[in-house]
Amino acid sequence: MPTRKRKPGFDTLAIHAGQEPEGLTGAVTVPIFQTSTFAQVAVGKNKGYEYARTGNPTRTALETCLAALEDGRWALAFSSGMAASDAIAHLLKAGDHVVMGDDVYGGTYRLFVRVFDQLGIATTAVDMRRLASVRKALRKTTRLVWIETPTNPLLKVLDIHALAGIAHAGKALAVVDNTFASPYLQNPLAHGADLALHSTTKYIGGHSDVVGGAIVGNDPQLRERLAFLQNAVGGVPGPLDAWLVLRGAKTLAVRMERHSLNGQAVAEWLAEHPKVSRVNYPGLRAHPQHDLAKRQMRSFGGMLSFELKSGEAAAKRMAARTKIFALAESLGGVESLIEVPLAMTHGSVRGTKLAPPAGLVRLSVGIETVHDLIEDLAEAIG
Ligand code: P1T
Repeated sequence: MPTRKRKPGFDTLAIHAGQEPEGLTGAVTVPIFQTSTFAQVAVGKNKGYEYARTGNPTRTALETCLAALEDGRWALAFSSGMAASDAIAHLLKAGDHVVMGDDVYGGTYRLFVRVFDQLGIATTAVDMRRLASVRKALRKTTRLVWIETPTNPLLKVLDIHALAGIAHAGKALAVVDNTFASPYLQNPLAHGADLALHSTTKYIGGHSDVVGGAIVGNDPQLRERLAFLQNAVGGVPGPLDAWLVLRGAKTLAVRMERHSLNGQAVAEWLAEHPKVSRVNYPGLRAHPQHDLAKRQMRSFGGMLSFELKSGEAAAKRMAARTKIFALAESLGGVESLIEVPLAMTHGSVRGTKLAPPAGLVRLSVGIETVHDLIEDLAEAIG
């Protein structure tokens, strides 16, 4: 990109950061370097790449772009959001302690409580909307404060700046899972977080055709430790997956604008529906952290959850009746999805204090024509 006085805007970075025309042919899109290894010039001398687990130019382009989108100094790409979370958990050692929100993606809770707990790393889950509870949960051994905001699936909004301050006062790292917001709506590093984590499977990829993850940060020492883990453990994306995420990122800004418009319209419609008892969407004025969401986020995105007055069985029936909303796990793609978290994405927190209400329905509102989406929900609710 040509040097300019003003930093390029988000939309420009999404399309160009790390994505200059290729040197050999001028191809305007980054090539998929489908190779496992790179010929070396002489022993100990190479052209920047040796072996594709350690590094691949398609992945480098994605990492450069993601760093720019989060306004971080570096990014590392992984084979899934969970592989990225696993790398962060591996920064800890036996005896260390984690404080985590009490409403997070079920798989994140499972990783800490079913995998790392066995290795001597304990986790305490608290309602992070209450800063006093977070301070109280901190131990001398707490090394990580895991902040997911907005939360999955209840759409609680957490104060990143305040929570990062609490983490740092206790000498712990503040990590924000920014998957629901995407870098277009929220930049955790700017609010004081040490690391932003993404399941790039979701909004960044944006087309439900790839699984991936990423970590973005500023501290070069953290980069070195995490890059070591990325290579040592090996949860890296293949070149085609890196390319798909990079292609998705190009349209992130325009997609998020439409996701937010559609999300707001669907949330407002549901909030007025006589059969709906509760709607969780940060863009509603009635949302308890609406003001915080306005300060912390550019707009409110396409994720929401709600409950029907008639309860769990009716919710499950309704979720199976929509025609445009596909009944499926995952989120953040152009197509709308519907699911019942406790029975699907959050099965691993069943029976714990993290369990969402059994009748909670979650929507990932896509970018289809919003009237069609509302009509589909109206018919399914009946
Ligand atoms: O699925 P994967 O790319 O490994 O990402 C895990 C993950 C991490 N963080 C958040 C906030 C997530 O929502 C997820 C994955 N979530 C789903 C599959 C889901 O339907 O909620």
